[in-house]
Amino acid sequence: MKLYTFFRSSASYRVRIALNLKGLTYEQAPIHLRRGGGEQLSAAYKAINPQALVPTLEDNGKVLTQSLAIIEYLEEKHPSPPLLPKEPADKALVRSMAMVIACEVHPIQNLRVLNYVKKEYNQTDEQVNRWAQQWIDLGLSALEQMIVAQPKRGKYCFGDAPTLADICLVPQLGNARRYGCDLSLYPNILAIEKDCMALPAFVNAAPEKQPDAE
Ligand SMILES: N[C@@H](CCC(=O)N[C@@H](CS)C(=O)NCC(=O)O)C(=O)O
Repeated sequence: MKLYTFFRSSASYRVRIALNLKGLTYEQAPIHLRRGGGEQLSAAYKAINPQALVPTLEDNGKVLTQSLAIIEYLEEKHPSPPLLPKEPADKALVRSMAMVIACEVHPIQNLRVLNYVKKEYNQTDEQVNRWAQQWIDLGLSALEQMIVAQPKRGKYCFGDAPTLADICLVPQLGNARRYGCDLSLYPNILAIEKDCMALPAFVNAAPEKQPDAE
């Protein structure tokens, strides 16, 4: 398998964690999101991923995009260890936690959105960071409440094994710190992050461990 990735990309980080949790080996094809205006915008990469976003996974000639779709593909092809609970309501809960991050928070603090806000509306770096903080805080505070309220509270977002929810949460916390969010407001999330970062699958997927890290 080949993963088109960028070390600091949180969506790529999600897929790296999932691959590691499942014990799958893969090669990395780094796509630098800033160099030369962004390698994701090259014609060669857009031919692979028309959205010009990372990650993309190639597996036996199949080209897969969108981190959640990629992770669900890995889950179906390599069910062990499971990244989703079996019971339908539990599965829906874990997916909903993942989607708080992947569908509501991450898309509106993504590089191209922040660049657009900055240039088109003539905003300073501080104002752009404030924009990112606003949406990250809204999502994390909802997720903190969801974690506390759910019936199977354990070490992770759901229960005592890492799931898709943790896979989305941990990379987002790196972005939250980068934009100056006050994470002390989310003690349950911070405790989950600590437990995740005790696992080699999370540690080895971290941005600073990647071959393209700067
Ligand atoms: N929903 C997509 C999001 C992918 C995405 O936004 N990737 C970012 C990096 S985390 C990217 O490639 N950004 C490039 C840009 O904004 O130009 C997924 O989950 O894969």
